[in-house]
Amino acid sequence: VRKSPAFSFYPIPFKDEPLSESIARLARLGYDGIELPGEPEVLDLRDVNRLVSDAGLIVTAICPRIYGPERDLTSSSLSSRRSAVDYFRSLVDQASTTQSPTVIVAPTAVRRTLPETSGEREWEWAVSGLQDIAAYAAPAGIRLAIEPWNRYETYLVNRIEDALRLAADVGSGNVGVMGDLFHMNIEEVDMADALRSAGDRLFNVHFADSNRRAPGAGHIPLASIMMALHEIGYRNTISVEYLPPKYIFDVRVPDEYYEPYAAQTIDVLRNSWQSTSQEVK
Ligand code: LER
Ligand code: MN
Repeated sequence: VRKSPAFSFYPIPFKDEPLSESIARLARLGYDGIELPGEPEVLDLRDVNRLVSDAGLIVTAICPRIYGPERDLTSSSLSSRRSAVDYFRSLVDQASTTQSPTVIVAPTAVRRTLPETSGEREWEWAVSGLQDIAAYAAPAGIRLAIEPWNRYETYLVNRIEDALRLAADVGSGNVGVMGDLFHMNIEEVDMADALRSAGDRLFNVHFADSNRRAPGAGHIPLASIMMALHEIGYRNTISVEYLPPKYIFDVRVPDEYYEPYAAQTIDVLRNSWQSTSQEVK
C-alpha cells in the first residue's frame, strides 16, 4: 500500500515531442509516473516499457482519445459501438502490457453534446459496453475509471454523481470514477464534496486549474481539494492534465506549457499535498 498518491503527468501538452523526451523530463522533474495516451497501435509498447522503467517511472493510467464515432460507446450505429468496445478492450491490453492499474473511460465521443437517439437508450448502451469492458479487464486486475466531462464536451456524464450512478449500474467491482478539476470547476456544486462522495471509488484525478492551465495558475482552491483527498485516504494517482487553450488548432504549443509549467506543477502539488496532511487527522 502506498503512503501517498503517485504524482503523474499526461504528456499531451508536449505536443509532437517524442515520448522518450517527455519521459526523461518527467523523471528529471521528480514525477513518479506517466499517464499514457490510449493509442496502442501507434506506440511501440516494448519501447515505452523500457523507457519508463529505465527512467524509474510507472505507468499510472491509460487515457482514451475518443475522437469520432468509432470510439463512442453510445453511438447510434451498432458497428461503431462494437468498434468502441474493441477500442477500450485494446486499452485494457495496453494497460496490461505497461502494468498500468487503470484505464480511463468515457461513454461518448469528445464534444458530442447531444444524444443521437435518446439519453435513456444511450445510458443503457454505456452500461452494457462498460460491462463488457469491465469483464475483460477484471481477470487482468485492471480498473476502469469513468471520467465526467463538462457540458461542452459531453451531455451524458457531467458530474461525479453521474459517474457514480453509471458505475453502480455497471455493477462491477473494478469500475469506479475519476475527477478532472477543470471539468469539475464548471459542473460541480462543491468540488471537495464531490471528491469526498466518491470515497474509495475514486481511482484517478486530473489536475489542472480553472482555466486548464497548470495548477496554481487559476482560481481553484487547491488546498481544499487536497484536504478532501486526505480525508478519503486517497492513495491512487494525482495526475496532471493541463492543456493550452487552442490545443487542437495550434501548430505550436507555447513554450511555458513544456518545462516551466511541468516543473512548477510538481512543486505546487507536492507542497500542497504535504502542507494539508497535517490539517487532516
Ligand atoms: C480527458 O482526460 C479530458 O479531460 C477531456 O477533456 C478530453 O477531451
Ligand atoms: Mn481529463
